[in-house]
Amino acid sequence: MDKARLEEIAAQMMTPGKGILAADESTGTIKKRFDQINTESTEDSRRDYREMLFRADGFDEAISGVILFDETIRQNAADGTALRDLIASKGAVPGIKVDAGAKDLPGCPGEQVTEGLDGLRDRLAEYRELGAGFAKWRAVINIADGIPSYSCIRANTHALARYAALCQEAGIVPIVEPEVIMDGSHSIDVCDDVTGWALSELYQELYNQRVYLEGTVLKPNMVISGTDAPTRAGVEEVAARTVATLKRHVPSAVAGIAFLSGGQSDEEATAHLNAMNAGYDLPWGLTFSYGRALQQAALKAWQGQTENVAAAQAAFAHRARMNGLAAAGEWSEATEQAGQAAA
Ligand code: 5MM
Repeated sequence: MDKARLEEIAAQMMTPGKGILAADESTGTIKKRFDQINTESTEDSRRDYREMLFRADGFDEAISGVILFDETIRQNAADGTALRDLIASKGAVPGIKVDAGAKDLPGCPGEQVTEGLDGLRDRLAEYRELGAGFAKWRAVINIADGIPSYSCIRANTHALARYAALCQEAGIVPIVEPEVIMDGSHSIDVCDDVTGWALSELYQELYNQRVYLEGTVLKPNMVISGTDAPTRAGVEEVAARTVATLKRHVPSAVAGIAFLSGGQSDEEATAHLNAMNAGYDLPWGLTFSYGRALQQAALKAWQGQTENVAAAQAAFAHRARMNGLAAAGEWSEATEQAGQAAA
């Protein structure tokens, strides 16, 4: 294992004041996003949309890495430049989603396990040739009556650890993402318990599979109330409980933590990240690896129309800058308003 290479890539991903753009929507997910703006999802429209984001002003100031889908890491921009080279030319690391998605877990109604380990060693070797510096694998953990089960947590954390070990063998930094899903009427207490449980099992499995923690990035959910909870915890409580749970379960050797947004509003995701960075002494850098919370505003502004490209790029640049500030604990309502006025 080339530990120096892994540490160097992870440090670039965790550049202070920058974070990661999750643009790895699979074909089905990006179609759903495009359906919302009445835009046909084709190879070209997906390319145009993603190229538009990568070329936005402000990308290089706030984005340290981009998670790509298999199609995108092989695609060229309209002028023939490989999209992965375009990303690298802006100082960001191209990364790749390598899981094959979450499938129903037998015997465990309402639960899923992420697949994709078969043939992964060969796929990682090819992605490294294509220039990927890191990879991502997302496990899904649902909360409802009687779930998650130990079977679900164990199967998913074991797969995450097997994936992470294969990545490191290939010289690729694994992003490990055990996502406790926000959907449901559960309280923040339940999210806190389940998140702590999943993280503690995850780090046991990573230890068992001899994963080098200094060459990994964790992509967790925040500790937050369920979407339909009768009362919702505020920003300060989310920040305090997320930091406490991470400190309890994530070794300080881990290279960094980059949160998913998980269905939070754009501004909530920014405010929560900012509160953690502004208010706490932390053993690791905390940043963002947002999909929806970085892209929603840009998609809405774009509507699939060439004449809207500048507006969409401004909307993306604004969110990227705001989250970059939050990664440094320097965001405020005032910066949000000033940025909106400028965009
Ligand atoms: C960008 O969406 C990612 C891929 O989703 P599918 O495999 O379902 O198409 C997703 O894994 C994403 O990277 C993370 O969930 C973070 O995105 P959000 O939108 O939660 O910040």
